[in-house]
Amino acid sequence: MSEFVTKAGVKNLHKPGEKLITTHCCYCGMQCGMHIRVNEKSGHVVGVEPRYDWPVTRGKMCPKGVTAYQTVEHEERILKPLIKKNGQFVESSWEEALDVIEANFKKLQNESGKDALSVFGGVSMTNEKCYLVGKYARVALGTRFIDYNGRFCMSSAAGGFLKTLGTDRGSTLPWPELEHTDCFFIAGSNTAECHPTSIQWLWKAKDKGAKLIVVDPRETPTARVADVHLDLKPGTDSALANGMLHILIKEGYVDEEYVNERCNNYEELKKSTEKFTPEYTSKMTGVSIEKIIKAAHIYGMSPRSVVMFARGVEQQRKGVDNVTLYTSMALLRGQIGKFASGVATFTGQGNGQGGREHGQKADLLPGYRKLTDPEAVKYISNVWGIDPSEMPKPGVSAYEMFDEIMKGNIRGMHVICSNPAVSAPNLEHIWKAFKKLDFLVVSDFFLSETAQFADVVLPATTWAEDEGTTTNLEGRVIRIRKVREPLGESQPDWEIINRIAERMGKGKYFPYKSAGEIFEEFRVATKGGKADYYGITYDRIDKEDGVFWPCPSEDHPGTPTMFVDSFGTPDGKANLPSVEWQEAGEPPTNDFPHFLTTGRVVYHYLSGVQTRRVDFLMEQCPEPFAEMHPALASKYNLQDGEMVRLITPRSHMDVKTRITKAIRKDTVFVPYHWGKELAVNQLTNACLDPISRMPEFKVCSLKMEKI
Ligand SMILES: Nc1nc2c(c(=O)[nH]1)N[C@H]1C(S)=C(S)[C@@H](COP(=O)(O)OP(=O)(O)OC[C@H]3O[C@@H](n4cnc5c(=O)[nH]c(N)nc54)[C@H](O)[C@@H]3O)O[C@H]1N2
Ligand SMILES: Nc1nc2c(c(=O)[nH]1)N[C@H]1C(S)=C(S)[C@@H](COP(=O)(O)OP(=O)(O)OC[C@H]3O[C@@H](n4cnc5c(=O)[nH]c(N)nc54)[C@H](O)[C@@H]3O)O[C@H]1N2
Ligand code: SF4
Ligand SMILES: [Mo]
Repeated sequence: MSEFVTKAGVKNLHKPGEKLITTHCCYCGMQCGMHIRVNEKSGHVVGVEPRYDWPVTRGKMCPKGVTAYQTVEHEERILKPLIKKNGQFVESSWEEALDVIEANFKKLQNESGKDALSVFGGVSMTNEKCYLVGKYARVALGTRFIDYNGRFCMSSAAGGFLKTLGTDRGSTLPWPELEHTDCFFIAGSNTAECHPTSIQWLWKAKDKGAKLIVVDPRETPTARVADVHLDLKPGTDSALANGMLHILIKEGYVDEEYVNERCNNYEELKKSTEKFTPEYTSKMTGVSIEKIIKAAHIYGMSPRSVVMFARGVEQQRKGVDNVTLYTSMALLRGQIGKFASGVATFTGQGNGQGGREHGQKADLLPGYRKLTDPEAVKYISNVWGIDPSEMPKPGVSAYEMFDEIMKGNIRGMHVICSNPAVSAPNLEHIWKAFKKLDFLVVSDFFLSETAQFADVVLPATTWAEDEGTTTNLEGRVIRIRKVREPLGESQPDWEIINRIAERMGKGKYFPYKSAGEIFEEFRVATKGGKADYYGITYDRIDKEDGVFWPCPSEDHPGTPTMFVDSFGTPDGKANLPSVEWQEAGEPPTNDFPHFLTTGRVVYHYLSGVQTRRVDFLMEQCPEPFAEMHPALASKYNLQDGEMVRLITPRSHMDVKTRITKAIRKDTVFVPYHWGKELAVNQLTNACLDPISRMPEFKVCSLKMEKI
């Protein structure tokens, strides 16, 4: 474990006086392999070395990953529980904090029933912790109200994959195969900034002649090197994808044999895509006819192609529909279940894949089981040792929990590993709801914007102070290792859950002494489910460079390529849903004439709580900005760097202008990594996808004023 292989393959000895602990980056779904350098004497974390022999990322890391170690012993870490007294946080002992939590949780449930409490989880945690958060809500608190930040992230991809393929695993193929792909069709993903270490595979493939098509209203660093850049109007992906399907069908690019044998509803799809001629598609999307045809031809002619997408297409009120249409492109071409081809969503958070499978979602139980399925409830109740009648019913989605607070139905909340006070849409509503809560507990290692609303803040450990597993964007289950002892009095999330469960009189269901013990129960809980981890052990992960789920038994090799023989649907066939085109929930109007879209920059991560505390990253990108085309800027007489007021039907904010030709003339882009008056989510629209309940972060209407 302390061996360090250099780029040239030389096995290097680590520096004298230091040990190297092999683990993975805490941020995005790439889960880059790295070694953390630890001073042997003091136990301090002192640096990082990329891991060249990790097959997925091969020694590549991005600016966030190489500085992540600096957050572990950061001076702003919360080291003791905090209790708010007269509006100020005061440090307390664990016993005192637990006393306050117990008293308030019990009072609220006595007054208003079990569902008065709620849990808001997150997927920057290991599988062990994510699993336990679901059990905590349903067994320790007995509430139906649990949901998590993946609702804002992977829910539309999940919904779309379930509809088409029947199983939601983010990638149907392992990443190293991408080197052999002939064509990448990438929609709504700023790959170079958000999954930077994927780019090496694209370059390797490009060196061999692979083609790249990118669908994005902005000319991102990925779009800049594309063979065709489809610069569509925000919110028009369903028209564009229908247009692609139209050409594939009309011009004979469909793999008829594959479609006949393996797919349903082809005739309906043929009919529903009829009207999406290149002319009509161009009118709806704003992309030129020539580019639409060129892209479809390149994609249609490539023997091995991969359709990839990310939040750009998913964070829309038609996010699920967009995913089904883009997935249908791969199905029509007969690409799924084969070498170096298929479909993939770029999973966002470090454990965005595993974290969405095991019960943090309002309607899911471990192993991707459905809470509405009596057999599933019976099985999990048995694993947990409760009576099936005690299992709470499904709750509501992340954003809708805040509506329940405003209605007075939810009175207490425990936020674990998320910062919705920055990352949820329509923030004024969210802030009001946080203020209205009778009692809020937040588990975090920094005093996030959400933690500032809390009555009690519990000091959790970071990714480097506990062991466990995560599941990367390929579906590969990997090992996170403990790098150092917990700082101060911080405790792993699972220990915190143990202790609150004990206080709620449910201690016997939470007897865990280590993450490994939770993993053993978790394996059994997933057994027989769609996301079956039963055959995966810590030992196997070490020996095999990770194991892909589903893996139903210890002698099963795991499943790097999905759907080789059949799909996850009841009849084993994939579906090709027909989708009617519909524009965004809040398209531009005379009063609000532009599109606002939001997203990321390479230097910051999500709500920014971690990356805003790293000096190097703040030097590179200290504040949000409004990216706009010179033609749009000149209408408002704006120079680069001047302040502009952005106004949407909900609220306004003031930011610096950043002028660039790399964006549509009708669209303004703002990154969302800052809080309070710098939070762009004050402006965003909470219009939800009807199936995934994903908010439309990517499109709303906007007007501007020069200040
Ligand atoms: N640097 C960095 N990397 C990250 C993260 C981070 O915060 N920072 N977060 C991680 C997480 S959790 C996630 S979910 C992923 C997100 O990864 P991405 O989805 O790649 O990132 P975003 O910036 O949200 O959006 C991607 C692109 O969608 C485009 N877009 C906007 N509207 C539309 C539209 O209507 N249609 C289409 N086709 N495109 C549109 C935007 O211009 C943007 O370039 O990144 C992960 N990696
Ligand atoms: N406008 C706009 N808004 C968006 C998006 C967008 O594109 N545009 N994207 C959405 C997406 S894709 C996502 S994923 C969400 C993410 O939004 P959030 O859920 O707010 O994500 P983070 O900023 O990672 O918040 C995680 C918090 O938990 C803490 N934390 C990290 N690890 C742990 C742990 O192991 N245990 C505990 N207890 N705490 C931990 C961190 O310090 C941080 O405060 O934002 C969404 N919001
Ligand atoms: S943020 Fe993502 S790409 Fe960057 S080092 Fe971490 S895991 Fe790798
Ligand atoms: Mo995400």
